[in-house]
Amino acid sequence: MWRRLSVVVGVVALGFAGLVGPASADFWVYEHDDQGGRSENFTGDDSNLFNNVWNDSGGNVNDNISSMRNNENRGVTMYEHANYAGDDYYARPNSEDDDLTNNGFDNIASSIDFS
Ligand SMILES: [Ca+2]
Ligand SMILES: [Ca+2]
Ligand SMILES: [Ca+2]
Ligand SMILES: [Ca+2]
Repeated sequence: MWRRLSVVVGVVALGFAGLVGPASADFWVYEHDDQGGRSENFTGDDSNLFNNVWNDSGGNVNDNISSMRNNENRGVTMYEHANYAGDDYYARPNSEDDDLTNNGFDNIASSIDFS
């Protein structure tokens, strides 16, 4: 009886951890919509994403970001080109966007500027 109960509790705890997602208060970007695929987290400005690879594996972040989650208390602006040039997309503090397509910003970002 007790052994069975402990197994059930373990499964519940694992499921909850899966829902919480990234714990760190960073700006997170994702390869696919709905915070899917590979991810990378930022803690400050990056003027050029050409040399950035996803956390989980190789593969270039530049022109590949499709959704984001901003866990920072600061706003973050993504730009179309390196060195904060071209069209921009503003992420409010503590916000998320499941799909950048309806913002005209799918697979566009090449630099990231923290407010
Ligand atoms: Ca970079
Ligand atoms: Ca993408
Ligand atoms: Ca959107
Ligand atoms: Ca770009």
